[in-house]
Amino acid sequence: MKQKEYILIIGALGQIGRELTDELRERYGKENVLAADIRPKEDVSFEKQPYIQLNVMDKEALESLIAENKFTQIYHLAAMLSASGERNPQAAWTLNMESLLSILDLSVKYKVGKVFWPSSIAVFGPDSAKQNCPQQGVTEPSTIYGISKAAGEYWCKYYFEKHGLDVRSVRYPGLISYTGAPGGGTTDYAVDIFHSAVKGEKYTCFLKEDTALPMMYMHDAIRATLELMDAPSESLSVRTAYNLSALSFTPKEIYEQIAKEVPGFEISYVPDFRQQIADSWPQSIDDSVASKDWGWKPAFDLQKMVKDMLSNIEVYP
Ligand code: AKB
Repeated sequence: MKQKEYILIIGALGQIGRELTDELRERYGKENVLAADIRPKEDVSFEKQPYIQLNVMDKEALESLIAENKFTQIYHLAAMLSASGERNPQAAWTLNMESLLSILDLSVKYKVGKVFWPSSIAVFGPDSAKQNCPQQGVTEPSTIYGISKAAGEYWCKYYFEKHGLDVRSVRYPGLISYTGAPGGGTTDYAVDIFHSAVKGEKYTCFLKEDTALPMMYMHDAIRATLELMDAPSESLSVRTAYNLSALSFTPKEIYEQIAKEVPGFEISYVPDFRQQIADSWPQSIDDSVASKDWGWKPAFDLQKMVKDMLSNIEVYP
């Protein structure tokens, strides 16, 4: 077990936070990883402790927490995703940007060693390459979430260059996991579909059957995050956010793969406003810079992921 780290995870009860918290505790010890989220402590199960209730928009509370603890790493995962962001653009911008700026600022002030903040494929837009979208391509996002991620990437680079803050980031594709539900994203269908399948219900997909999007199994996403955080600083050539790739599939393709394991499973397609968001994103991502700089390589293909999901999934309450 590695030692001498004290890690804060903000957004620890979210889709990424849950699994990242468990993995970091495995590595560094439970008492060395403090989970923080907006939910009251009483509502949080014993296995998520040590836990602190934190509203990341409360800058005073955030500053006291960081000032009173010598965190060596902060993972800032709290954000409003693409679909929720389109329903409430001002709130998405405020949450996504102000919280990042507070974390960057306080991390410099209190000398936090390393910061992780997630970016997304949402930084890309209709004019970006659809296939194998490159690291240094056009980023003209059309969602407020994407705009906040694109701006955030430049803030991270700015803090690295001007203040020497070691802040690292990846552009996550849609993430698929069996613990905890995603919330408010355009790629959420790829998780929801499993819940319908195991409950024996027909699934109504909010995207068209042929909408290919970049996706990744959570095991790969957590490993990528930790591999990036472990990489020597001098090997990192990207200080905005690294492209990251694993899978690319359509609703029809994932449905067919699930139906092989769950005979009789049915789907229908009723696209809504999220179709336009999905259509603005690339279908596949070129992550060769991440491979070159820190050895990134995904482990799960579609078939392996579907089998693993179905054997581990906990149905939404
Ligand atoms: C979303 O769909 O908004 C997210 C993302 C791709 O960042 N999953």
